[in-house]
Amino acid sequence: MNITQKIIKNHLVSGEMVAGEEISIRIDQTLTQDSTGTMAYLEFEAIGIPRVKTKKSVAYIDHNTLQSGFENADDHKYIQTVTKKHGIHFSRPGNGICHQVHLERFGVPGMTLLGSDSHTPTGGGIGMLAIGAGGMDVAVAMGGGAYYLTMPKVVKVNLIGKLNPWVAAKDIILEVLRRLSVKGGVGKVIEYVGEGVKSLTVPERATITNMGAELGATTSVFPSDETTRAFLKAQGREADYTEILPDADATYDEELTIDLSALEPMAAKPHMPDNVDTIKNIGPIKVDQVAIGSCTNSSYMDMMKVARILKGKTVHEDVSLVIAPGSKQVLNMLSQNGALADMIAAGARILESACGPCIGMGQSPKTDAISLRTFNRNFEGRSGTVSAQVYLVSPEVAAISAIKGVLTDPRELDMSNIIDMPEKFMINDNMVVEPAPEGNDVEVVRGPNIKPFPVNVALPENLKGKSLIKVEDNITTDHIMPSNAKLLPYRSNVPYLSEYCLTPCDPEFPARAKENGGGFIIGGSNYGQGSSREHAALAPLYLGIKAVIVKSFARIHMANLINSGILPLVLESEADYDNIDMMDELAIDNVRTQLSEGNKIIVKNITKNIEIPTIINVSDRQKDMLLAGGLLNYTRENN
Ligand code: MIC
Ligand code: SF4
Repeated sequence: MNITQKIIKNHLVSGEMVAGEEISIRIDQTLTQDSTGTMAYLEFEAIGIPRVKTKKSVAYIDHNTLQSGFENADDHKYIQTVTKKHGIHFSRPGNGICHQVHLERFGVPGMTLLGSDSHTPTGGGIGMLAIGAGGMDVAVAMGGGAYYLTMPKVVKVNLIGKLNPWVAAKDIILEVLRRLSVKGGVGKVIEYVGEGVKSLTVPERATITNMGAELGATTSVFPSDETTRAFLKAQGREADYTEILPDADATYDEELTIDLSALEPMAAKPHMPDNVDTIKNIGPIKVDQVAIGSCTNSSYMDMMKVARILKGKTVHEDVSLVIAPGSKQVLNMLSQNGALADMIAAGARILESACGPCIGMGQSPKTDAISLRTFNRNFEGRSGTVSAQVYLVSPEVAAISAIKGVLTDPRELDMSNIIDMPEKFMINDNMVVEPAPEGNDVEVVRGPNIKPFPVNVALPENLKGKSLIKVEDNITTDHIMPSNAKLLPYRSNVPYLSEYCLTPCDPEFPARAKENGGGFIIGGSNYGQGSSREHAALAPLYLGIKAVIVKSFARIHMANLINSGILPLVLESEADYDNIDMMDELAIDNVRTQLSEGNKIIVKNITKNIEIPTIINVSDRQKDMLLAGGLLNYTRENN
């Protein structure tokens, strides 16, 4: 067996481990962050289970840390109190980015982790099966329910050779993205094996599994080996170590080989993470902003490399350099060993350990800016500046470019980039609040920002409505439910958020949806790629969307639609995309019967007087969920 199969087998609750079949697995650990967490805990409360049943559940505050009104602070207090009551650890704001902290302090090789954030696969860096999901799925897992997923295909990425100096882990995942594309990982787990694995540290492995989310993959995983042991030991957690290696005769569904020694520094150009080219080919373009941090590249090792490059230099006068170390542990260590002083002296603007600019929480660049970021997503507008051109690069490229003022290949640096892995990290978990003992009376504090979330009704027999919007391929959840400093404070207020649903594609969409009493969304392939935010399903639900009809879906978004009771329909023939225009009148007759009887749903285009066959690729359980009007209704009916 390969690593993926081994971990799944150990956690299998139902189903057969055959790629494409629905399986369910037991979840050992969960994580939430604040921008999906409020919803996840409201849903957990609605399920009505008093105490979490996982081995460990942690709630992080890392996204909504810009507090320009009471809203975010209200959400933090709600999460702090609701977690204390129900047995969940609470990582206070300032403690760091969920994925970085979880890797450092809580992740355990061989365990399953379900997180309400699409970059949960970071945990794959220490051999966890770590999967991102919508808040509702995480709420169910906290209550002890199994997590349902399609048994993935497993792709073997055979790493051979060794990285040359100044070529980074970021370049490895950029190479995988270049080869496989942003939809190349859908339905797959990417498993890294081979000689080349040995030369990669845990933080490097975590950079790769983190950004595997951009492939659309279910998750990515590395073996748990002596390098993993050393990392856990340095975190004072050697007892959490188990070796997890693929069997010598392990089989895989697909295979690809990457020669690490052949890679060179690269960047993902605007506006997609798979739009990859070498720094050399892109050339010395003038840079306005450099942002270093995010769950992809904010480890101690990354920051030390950056500090070494910045030491004794000055950030170019036309560049704004911001740095957000990934966790309190990292920031604390940098402050103790003097590296932070080197960064400050060079002119870096130090941000708190949080997501910050990665999710548009401040530091939006200037009009038409070129912004180099060590992050994982460069979708148009995500930085908060629609005209900005965001390039995704390694910390090394970012740091040297900040000094030179132009995109620069770090191989021209005349110094060593080898940073030794510390034998002991600074361990101080004082920003993690323990849950109250079971049975304790904790009052859950709900500020006025916390509004009830929309719940669907059972699927009616007939659906009818207009095609309210028609969008192209690769629409992200950042298009469907934009997130920025102005909107993130309303993550627990779906009525407010829905006013912005799909507005980057069409500012009139919410008003049109309301005027027409809801209807249908038409999309291209890989619809809903990117984040796990279930708001991208809840806002359409609130606006009366009954079905989304597309060429293909991204995994998490499709699951979120089903959880909300919205039909995810895939055009049987992609050519039919051209047979639906905006504002066509559509109908689905006897939809309950059609759904119960098979996987084909006929959509009638009344305006054009044609029938459009669609496929609904869901399990029987998901059918029942759709019939009930979503996961919450289904769970209530079945308990
Ligand atoms: C992101 O990187 O897009 C986010 C913000 O972390 C999201 C979660 C969210 O929308 O709250 C994700 O990746 O799931
Ligand atoms: Fe936070 Fe950015 Fe990572 Fe999402 S991708 S968890 S916003 S740092």
